[in-house]
Amino acid sequence: MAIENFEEKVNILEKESKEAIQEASDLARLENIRIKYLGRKGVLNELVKELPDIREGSRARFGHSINFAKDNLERLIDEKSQELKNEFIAEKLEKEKIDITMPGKIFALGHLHPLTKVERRIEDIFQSMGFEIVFGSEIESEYYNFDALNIPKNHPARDLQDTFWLRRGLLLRTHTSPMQARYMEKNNPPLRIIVPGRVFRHEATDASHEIQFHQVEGLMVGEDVSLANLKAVFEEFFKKFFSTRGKKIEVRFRPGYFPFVEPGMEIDIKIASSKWLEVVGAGMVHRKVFKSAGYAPGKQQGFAFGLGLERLAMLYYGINDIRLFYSSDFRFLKQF
Ligand code: YSA
Repeated sequence: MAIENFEEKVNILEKESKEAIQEASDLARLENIRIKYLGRKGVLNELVKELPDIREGSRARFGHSINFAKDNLERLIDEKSQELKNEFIAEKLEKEKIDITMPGKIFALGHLHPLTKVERRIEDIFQSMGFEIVFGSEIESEYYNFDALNIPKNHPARDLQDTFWLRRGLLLRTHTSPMQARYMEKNNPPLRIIVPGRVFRHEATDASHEIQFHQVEGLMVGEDVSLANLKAVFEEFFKKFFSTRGKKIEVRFRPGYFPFVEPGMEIDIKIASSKWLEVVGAGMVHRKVFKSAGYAPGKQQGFAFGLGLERLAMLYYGINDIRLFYSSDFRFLKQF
């Protein structure tokens, strides 16, 4: 066969394949074109098989024109492939475009509950005065909640009216004081602890009473611990606690009765023109409480107190109704 006819064939294939490449609309189609013309069994390789039919002197020229066509096609396919890729990226960018001038979405951030904040503040101040923090259980036995604290069997606090009783002599603790007895059973003086925690009382609620609230128990025992120490600790505590509010507070210590202290007292606080609010019950630990804990009589003395966390938080933030703390009302909670 004359070489001119081969060259004609190559030219036609080249033209045809160039058009196909130009029209390819995606990478998959382009790959099919590559396989069709340049693949091992592709059109151009099939043409090489016709080489023996060509006159010997023209074979090199024929081989050269085939290789030239192959190189040309490969280059065109590469260029087209790059073009398609660029188009794909541009399209994707256009579709996924972000308008950074649009106002963003505002996610509501959570924060600590005001009672948690006040609890941490109380803990920090007592820790700075050398008190260790310990925790007790919300479910208590009748023994630790009442008997070990010298609260008589017929005391009204044991009544169904005041105590949430559970089965088998268990109850929801009505105060954090049972931890006094539990801690002293296992630890010897000198000791200084506070016990923050939730307590429960079966009573009517009003602006200053909840059925579930928090107390911070305190206990300091040693050879020379006196009522003067109790007063000094509370004067220091209140000074530090209210220092950030810039308000003038008045503190009143008045006699109070609790079977587990002798003498006992209550501490009230008044801010500016508001009413006096009782925030702490306290006193010198009763000898019978030391006895229940297994301490030798007359060797040590100590003071104890139970501070109402919600009441203190009310004074700190100027809140006039304790029930707001548990209302889950965002208008209230957002303010802290
Ligand atoms: C007394 C002597 C001690 O040696 C040790 C602790 C105590 C306190 C005693 N355990 C007690 O619970 N006394 S109390 O019944 O007067 O409560 C203590 C504080 O808890 C109160 O001063 C008040 O601030 C708060 N509180 C009492 N009942 C409440 C309440 N807060 C909110 N709701 C209630 N229902």
